[in-house]
Amino acid sequence: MLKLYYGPRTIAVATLIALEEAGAEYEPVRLDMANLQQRTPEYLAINPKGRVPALVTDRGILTETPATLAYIAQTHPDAKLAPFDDPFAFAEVQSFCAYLCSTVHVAHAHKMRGTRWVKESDKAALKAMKANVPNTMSACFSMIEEEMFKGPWVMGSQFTICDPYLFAIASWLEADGVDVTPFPLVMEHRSRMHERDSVKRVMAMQNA
Ligand SMILES: N[C@@H](CCC(=O)N[C@@H](CS)C(=O)NCC(=O)O)C(=O)O
Repeated sequence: MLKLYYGPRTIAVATLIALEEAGAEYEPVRLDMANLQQRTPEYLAINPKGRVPALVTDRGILTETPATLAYIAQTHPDAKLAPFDDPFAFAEVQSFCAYLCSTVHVAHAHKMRGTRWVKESDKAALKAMKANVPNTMSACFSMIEEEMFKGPWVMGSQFTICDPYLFAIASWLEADGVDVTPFPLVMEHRSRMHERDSVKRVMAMQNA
């Protein structure tokens, strides 16, 4: 059976929702990230990156959200979470997920995880990076709202793995200091995601 290591309100929410959408049999394992359980030797033995998600499969452990999402979609074809029969459409899915992973999530990480890029002692650089997060996240979401989002779901009429991924990151916007009023499509998408049973189950899991 699959096992997913996650932290509440982290990017692992995207993988949790995908597992629920797929109807997968899995065991969720919640980390106490407030107390840095992700940096303990026990967890580093599971994911040496010290991050979530980590998806334990019968063939090994997968990390990186685009990979966990594509794996879930491919191993649960009946859920139709990605267009594997259409190379161009699947490349578009990968393109969207890659943008979230390499650009949008990284922009967000400048708020709390600045020491990935500058020394802990460089308080001015850390402060400047944090202060710019509302601007960089707004720029990313302008790109999504105006150029990438097709509607009603990210890729158009078909719900795909892009939807939980966008939902997870869009849930951080207000706390990142972003004015969400210029993003009505993304906000409406976020509201519709909340109505799905998969999302309700994952939200209940996080608030437990
Ligand atoms: N590129 C990774 C990023 C994973 C990541 O940074 N997760 C954050 C939570 S949103 C984390 O585990 N941070 C813990 C830490 O930095 O100590 C992915 O897409 O899965």
